[in-house]
Amino acid sequence: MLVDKLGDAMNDPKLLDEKAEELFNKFDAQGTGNIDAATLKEAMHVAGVTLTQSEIVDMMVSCDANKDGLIQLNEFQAVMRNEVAAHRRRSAACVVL
Ligand SMILES: [Ca+2]
Repeated sequence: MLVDKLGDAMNDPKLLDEKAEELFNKFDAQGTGNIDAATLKEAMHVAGVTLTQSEIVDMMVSCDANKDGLIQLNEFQAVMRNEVAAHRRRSAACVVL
């Protein structure tokens, strides 16, 4: 799970953004400021999340705010924040059950 690897960043939005930036920069080795779908898939895999091709496409569509077909850093940070928020909701549901 991605969120299991985040540790303190789970509860610290600033730290989470820094972790996202660190990951983003690792995959944007050329320093283009963009990552494409294939790179996103690899990045998420390294982060501990294996996604299917259709999940990647969904993610690209929902995260690509400026619709240029690539993920920029601010879009990637939003993905990470959404992952944490989704995890919180799942955890809360488990407590209720
Ligand atoms: Ca974009």
